[in-house]
Amino acid sequence: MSAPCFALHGKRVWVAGHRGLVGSALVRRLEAEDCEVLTAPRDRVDLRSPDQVTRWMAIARPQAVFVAAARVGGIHANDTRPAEFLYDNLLIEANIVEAARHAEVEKLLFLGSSCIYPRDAPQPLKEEALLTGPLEPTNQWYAIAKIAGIKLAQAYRRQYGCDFNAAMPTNLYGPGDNFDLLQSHVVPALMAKAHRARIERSPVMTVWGTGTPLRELLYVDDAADGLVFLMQHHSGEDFVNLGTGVEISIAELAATICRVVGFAGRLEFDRTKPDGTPRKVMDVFRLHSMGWTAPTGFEEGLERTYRWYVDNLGSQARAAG
Ligand code: GFB
Repeated sequence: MSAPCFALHGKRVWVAGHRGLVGSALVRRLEAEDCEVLTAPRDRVDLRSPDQVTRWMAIARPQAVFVAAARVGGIHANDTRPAEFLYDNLLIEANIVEAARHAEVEKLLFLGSSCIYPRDAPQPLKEEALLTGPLEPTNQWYAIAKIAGIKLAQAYRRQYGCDFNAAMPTNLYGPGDNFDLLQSHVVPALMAKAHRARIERSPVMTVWGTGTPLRELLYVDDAADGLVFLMQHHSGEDFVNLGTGVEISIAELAATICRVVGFAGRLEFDRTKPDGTPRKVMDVFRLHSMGWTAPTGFEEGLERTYRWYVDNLGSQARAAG
């Protein structure tokens, strides 16, 4: 394992976006580190406001920052709300990075996304593939904003000598996800649909697209663990992919989720809905050679997520049924 280059011990650590899927997992993970976790209340700090972010940072004085705050959503949300995905994300990341420079934050880790890579980049996706070709149209707005975030971290490192870094998580899933069918990513959407189909004793469940696209999925608590590892072990202009390197087709994913949920009906593919990127799997050589691999098995991650869904959104889920 590579030697640690930054200690979280005794540090004031801001998780920007602490209520989101990955932010809340980071807060859980940081409980195991001997550090003080800072969170900015959403009703007092609008991260799109430079004044509010600067004021918050001046008062909270974090020493380390995880930039997990972002406007996020699945393929439909990305495709239908391009302005929000571009504008909000550009403001959030620019405000945090600039305020972090002024507050002399010791280390910052910006979270990108696997959609930053060109649609037709060679697979698995190596970090070097950035900006080598056109993006997938359904999420180009979000991708452009995330690419700007990577470049901000690199530029502040070059011009101001800030220790600002970036990690590229693959598609994430897990407890705390958004299960709204029109806004969510594929795992929570299919889980909610399978749950409802089982309760309603429906013979069929609808899956968007052709079922052929390939995706890589990382359990969110593993992602949080990997991000803490990168905060401690990586410093440089080069960013690092965070994933498993393992891929699954949407059809196979749907069948696996149905098994976990206990829905035994038929799958129907709605080809009027977009497939998005045909294939998106990370090259995780850089991460693995630093000494980190994802510990949670895929079915185990899905089972934990489903348990969380039933326990936390049970009334909603039952009402839907
Ligand atoms: O997770 P997802 O919404 O986003 O969709 P992306 C992944 C795949 O699942 C697509 C299919 O091929 C969808 O057509 N799919 C099948 C479904 N059924 C469903 C369903 O009921 N709901 C959803 N949502 N998908 C996102 C980007 O791309 O990846 C974001 O839009 C971000 O910007 C994220 O980068 C990581 O994987 O296509």
